[in-house]
Amino acid sequence: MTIVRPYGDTTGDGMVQVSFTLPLVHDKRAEGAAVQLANKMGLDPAMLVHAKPMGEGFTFFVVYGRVNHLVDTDEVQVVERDFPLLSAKEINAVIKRKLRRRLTVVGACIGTDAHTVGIDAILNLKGIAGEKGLESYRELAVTNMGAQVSVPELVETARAQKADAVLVSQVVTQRDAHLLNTRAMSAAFREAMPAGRRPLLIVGGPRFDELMAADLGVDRIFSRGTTPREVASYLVHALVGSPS
Ligand code: B12
Repeated sequence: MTIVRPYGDTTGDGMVQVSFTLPLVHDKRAEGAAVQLANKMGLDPAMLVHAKPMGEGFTFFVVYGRVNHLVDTDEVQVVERDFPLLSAKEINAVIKRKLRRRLTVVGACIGTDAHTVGIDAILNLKGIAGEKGLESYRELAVTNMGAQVSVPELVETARAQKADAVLVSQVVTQRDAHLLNTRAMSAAFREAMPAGRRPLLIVGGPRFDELMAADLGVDRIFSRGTTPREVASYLVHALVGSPS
């Protein structure tokens, strides 16, 4: 068992910093309200270190204070990578040898979400973090549908392309849009295609909880900092099999 506490000024002092906005005009009472909220969140003592008016009737606060909570690292639950990270050469070779055709991928940013940088980083040639995107893999056939794609359009394109995998991006999380859109998308695929004929469903975005795949009806969730090679390696693992 490993117990840790936050570190601020000295080891294990429990100091944390939080920021939030209250719908109050910036004055002394608003600052007191911010400290009250921090106290109720378990910060004791809580020091107000920054307050700034944010438009009319709103104030942004940063509060620094001590929490008494302990973190047991043995109880942490995360999705560990449970497949080997392959090189681009290995990925192309195993698809060619075992699948004997190109693996087809359809990607889109669904709903009203127009944040395409993430899905482009995974799919487009230029890639991210020094890795080229899936379009650069000879044995992957990639269709990037872009932004604000409706679920019916996505299902139709996946069907027309005989997609092996559908990659969806959701960046906006306001009012849980990413969860609602993902559930609508997975339900539409379940309705439109029988099990066994359905493409592998993958969603990604910076604010997804990777533990929620089953709950959202998808096969895998990728979050912050994902690279194209991780996604390509997962596709091979899930759809083609081991490279040996
Ligand atoms: C650039 C940007 C924009 C650009 C988008 C341009 C474009 N073509 O994408 C523009 C200016 C258009 C924009 C508009 C808006 N934006 Co904006 N935007 C951002 C910003 C600054 C960066 C996002 C980004 O490009 N990140 C870089 C990429 C590489 O990272 P990523 O998306 O996380 O992707 C990685 C992983 O998540 C993962 N991944 C992502 N998708 C997928 C998919 C798959 C299949 C896989 C495997 C992996 C994967 O892999 C990627 C690579 O590692 C963020 C703030 C921030 N710093 O994040 C706000 C942000 C996302 N925007 C926000 C908002 C509110 C908006 C607007 C509503 C603003 C407005 N009032 O008009 C509009 C909405 C427009 C719309 N209809 O969607 C909020 C969202 C808040 C929330 N809770 O939802 C943010 C967080 C800013 C903020 N703090 O308020 N935005």
